[in-house]
Amino acid sequence: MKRLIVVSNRVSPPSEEESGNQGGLTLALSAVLRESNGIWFGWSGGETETYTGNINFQKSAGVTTATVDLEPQDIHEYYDGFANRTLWPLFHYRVSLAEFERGFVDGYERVNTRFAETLLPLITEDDLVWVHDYHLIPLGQRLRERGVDNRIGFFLHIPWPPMRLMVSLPNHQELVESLFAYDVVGFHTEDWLDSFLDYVRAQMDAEIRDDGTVVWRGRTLRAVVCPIGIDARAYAETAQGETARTMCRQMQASADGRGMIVGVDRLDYSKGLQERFLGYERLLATRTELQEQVFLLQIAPPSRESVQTYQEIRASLDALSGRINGEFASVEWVPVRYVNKGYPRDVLAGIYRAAKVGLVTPLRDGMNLVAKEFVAAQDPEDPGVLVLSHFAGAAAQMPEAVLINPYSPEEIADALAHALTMPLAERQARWRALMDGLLEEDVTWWLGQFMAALDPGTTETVELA
Ligand code: ADQ
Repeated sequence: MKRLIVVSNRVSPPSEEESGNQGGLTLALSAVLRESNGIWFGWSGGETETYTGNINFQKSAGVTTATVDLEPQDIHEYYDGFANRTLWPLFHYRVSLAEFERGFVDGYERVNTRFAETLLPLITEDDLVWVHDYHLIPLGQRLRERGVDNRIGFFLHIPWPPMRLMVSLPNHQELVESLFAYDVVGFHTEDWLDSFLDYVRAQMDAEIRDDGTVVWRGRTLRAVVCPIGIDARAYAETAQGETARTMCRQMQASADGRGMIVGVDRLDYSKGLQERFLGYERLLATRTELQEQVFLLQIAPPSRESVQTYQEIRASLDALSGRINGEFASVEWVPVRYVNKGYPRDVLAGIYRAAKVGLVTPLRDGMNLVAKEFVAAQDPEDPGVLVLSHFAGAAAQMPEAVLINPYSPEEIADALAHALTMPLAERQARWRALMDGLLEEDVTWWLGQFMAALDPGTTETVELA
């Protein structure tokens, strides 16, 4: 097997502990890194006064990580700036929230160049390089400029915006052109791929061939749809493990016979949290018989707190949850339990299993793994129902969920009422179909699909440990 070098903004090395608390992506990437004797390169999350390019190598659970610290100005302009204040909102179709500052672009270019210079000596002939996400779009080109002619792939974890939105980015052309340094570019869904192809056709006059390759000025890339999966089998086992079982029992006891609707997200405006609260409020207002019979548990740990839009959404959710509780609560019943902290995966799995409904309402989401984890955690004999936004990439693979338009509080309220009263046989049938899909297109499948495109000659498959 060829050696794999994974590059991502942040590196999350596997830990030696049990797999129950680790993300499926970390585990899957770790498996292939371990087998190929590869390296995972990226930012440590730490700061240094002046960038040195000193690499901190560590080996954890058989995986070698190579991390660097960044200067405060890099973090401000590259990470908080261009990545999180420009590209993130724009790529989630929120142009009005995007901030366009040349300083951010400079910082983004600078960090990508620094990453390339620092990574260069680690790359040997025949290595495969796999770059992840919007933080590092120009990295492939920076490596090519330094003579790297290895196979390099890029995977975008978030949506690709429609062309008419993309052109509002002042440096859109440069950014998209830089993608042609990659051999493979992967997206979660056909929608994101189509938007990319629209752009390169209309703005760059690129040639799109029937075999999925795109040719522009002598460079050829293969654009692939490759939806990320979870390790559904392992997640289902986690949900039946001791921690999850204990948590599930505790939640059932605390629900006291009431139906629990659960939402779990990073506190981010792309996740449609306000819309979710409004839909739930509508349910309580219009189906008064459900008052006292249900409650919404929303778990949303704050993220990107230095960015103002994130402070604003937090304040707005505080107000909304307060308003709903103020309006509907009784001495014995709190309609919204709103929790601003994260929980370990095995605890979450137990919470999902205790819920009647998983409510996932992003306004735009590359994929959304919470929807998949909710399904994998259910008891096959008595499964909860997934209510899922059409605008999450996951909706393309999960048609048996109750699909909704999150902009409509009525649709959310109707879907919740439908899910809460759904007959057992229908719940089981929907769950079985969803779970079969998750087992078939799981994280190992995703990895295999992308690796096959990146290294077309390979016949090897990766098994998760
Ligand atoms: P995210 O925007 O972070 O990821 P998502 O895929 O839903 O969104 O979640 C990532 C992980 O975080 C999940 O495994 C989930 O369990 C965990 N998580 C979320 N809230 C949590 C909480 N309160 N406590 C503990 N864990 C929590 C980006 C894209 C997505 C895409 C993924 C992977 O935005 O669209 O699905 O990358 O490609």
